[in-house]
Amino acid sequence: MKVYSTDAIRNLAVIGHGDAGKTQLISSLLYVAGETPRWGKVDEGTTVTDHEEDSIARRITLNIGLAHLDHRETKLNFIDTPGYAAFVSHARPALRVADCAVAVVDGVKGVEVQTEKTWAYANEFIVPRIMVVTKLDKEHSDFAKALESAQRTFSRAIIPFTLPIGREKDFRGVVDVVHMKAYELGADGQAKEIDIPSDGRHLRKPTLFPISTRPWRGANCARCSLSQVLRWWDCVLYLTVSWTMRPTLRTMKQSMDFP
Ligand SMILES: Nc1nc2c(ncn2[C@@H]2O[C@H](COP(=O)(O)OP(=O)(O)OP(=O)(O)O)[C@@H](O)[C@H]2O)c(=O)[nH]1
Ligand SMILES: [Mg+2]
Repeated sequence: MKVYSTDAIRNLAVIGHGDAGKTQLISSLLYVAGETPRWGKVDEGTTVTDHEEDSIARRITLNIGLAHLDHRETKLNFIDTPGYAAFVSHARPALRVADCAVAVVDGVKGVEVQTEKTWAYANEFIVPRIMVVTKLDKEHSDFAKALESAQRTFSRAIIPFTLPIGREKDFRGVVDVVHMKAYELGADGQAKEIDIPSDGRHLRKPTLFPISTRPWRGANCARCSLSQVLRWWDCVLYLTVSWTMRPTLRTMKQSMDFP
């Protein structure tokens, strides 16, 4: 068995409202990372973290579940937590031992009651957070609305690292805001790099932070804002973010301590 030094281990608690997609997200990550030979699905009762009979039968997480994967010589331990009100308190001990929280937000419903509750637990233990918006392939999903609900509820400093390309049944890829690259899911299930689409009329809705979610323009705006927040997160300098202040990849990586 591979042995990891302590500094090459990260514990991530996956938190959020019930049905947001936490268990499915972990299962998908495990498959993409090559840790599982099959893509485990919640609906088929084949995920790694929902393994108890009751969980499988009800299709909800009742207790904490663990899974791990190797990413660039780092062991990522995922702690799956329940999101339903009756079991959500299990998320608290998970956050106590976590280095980071992955807050999962439903792309159709946005921030919900248990998202706020688990976010408050994460505040209690001062756990850094990353947010994942799921279900962007579903009818009535709206990334801009989900982002806005998170900014409105938690912090205006929530900036997208990736932006979706297409929506609902046409959702087909993402823009990596940091590297300014776009990826589309091919028919073979592999991501392939494409040009960042310039068309995004359906995502014109502005967010609280001055970020357009249109793929090309939005990616540039998000990149500027991200850089500003990382460097001067405690200032109100985001007001100075403008179209002309595009940071380079080097400055972005320096700001984020990226490998
Ligand atoms: N279409 C679509 N369905 C999704 C996606 N992510 C999750 N689902 C579905 O949403 C349902 C709930 O997913 P789960 O992963 O069990 O949600 P959860 O957050 O773990 O729920 P609890 O464990 O009860 O808190 C399942 O039927 C999943 O198949 C997604 O990105 N797209
Ligand atoms: Mg679950």
